[in-house]
Amino acid sequence: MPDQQPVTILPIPFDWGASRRGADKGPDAVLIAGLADRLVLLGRKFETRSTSYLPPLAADRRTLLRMKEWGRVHAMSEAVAKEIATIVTTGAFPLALGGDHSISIGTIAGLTQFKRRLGVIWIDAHADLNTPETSPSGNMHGMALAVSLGLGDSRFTGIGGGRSPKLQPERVVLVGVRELDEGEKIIIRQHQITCFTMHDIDRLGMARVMDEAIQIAARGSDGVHVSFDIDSIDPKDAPGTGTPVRGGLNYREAHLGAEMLYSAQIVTSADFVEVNPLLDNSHLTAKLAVELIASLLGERIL
Ligand code: 6HN
Ligand code: MN
Ligand code: MN
Ligand code: MN
Repeated sequence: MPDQQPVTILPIPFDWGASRRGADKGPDAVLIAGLADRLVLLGRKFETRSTSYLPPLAADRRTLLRMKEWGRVHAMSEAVAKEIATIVTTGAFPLALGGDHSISIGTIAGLTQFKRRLGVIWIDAHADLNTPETSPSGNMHGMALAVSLGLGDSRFTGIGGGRSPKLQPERVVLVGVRELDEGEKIIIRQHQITCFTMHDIDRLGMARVMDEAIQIAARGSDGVHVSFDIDSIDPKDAPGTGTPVRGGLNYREAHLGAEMLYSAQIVTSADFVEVNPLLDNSHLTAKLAVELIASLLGERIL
């Protein structure tokens, strides 16, 4: 993103895609941890959208064992897709603050109304490639990437109107993966999705992995979306998240990744998701999210 491009922050206080409550407090936690001040220091123009675009979700009780709270996830996703599309038309950089990772169903549906060859770098301990058939939990945050690839329930793959799949698997890259369900492994192989696991990061180093991820996501694309699940980072540094998995990115690796994404000048939008302040009295996790967003938007030590 060019340094002059303004940023529009879209808070998405939503946690019905996950089984633990509290990720809906993520946007407030990240804002309270000082995101705005950090962007001012960076000299970045920005605005924060209100959450009034979200419909009342409390009354929507549509749910299924295999797609829990699907009514709420569906209503949120349609609203987010519409709002993201509006932000894109203003020319600003959309920065979505989750919320659990199901919010990316909406962000990607909104973005791809304009970008038909969107690359995606999905930084996550998980792949979020479950369908209602493969999901062991029925939680929709574990299905967000699958939906965007056209896999799963048509009520979701069709969100935002228009075509499905929204994404092409050859421009989707996973980084930081260390916990996959059996069905997800099959989908990764079947669709030949590039997956850099923690094992790859240990062997090749974060710099090499990010170089390759950037190349693959950007090749032939008309934009690159970064979907950053804070649980990609080791629970020692990011304890406030609903589905932590040991053995994640360390603090420096995460920063290097964000810095390299900025340097590559390919990123056109981003999500930061799964910050759950109810699970983190220290508020370390929200603070880390602020630091990573600053790095992604160009903050440097020197
Ligand atoms: N996330 N694979 C597990 C599931 O329930 O489908 C975990 C998903 C985690 C989702 O972290 O965004
Ligand atoms: Mn809640
Ligand atoms: Mn995720
Ligand atoms: Mn995750």
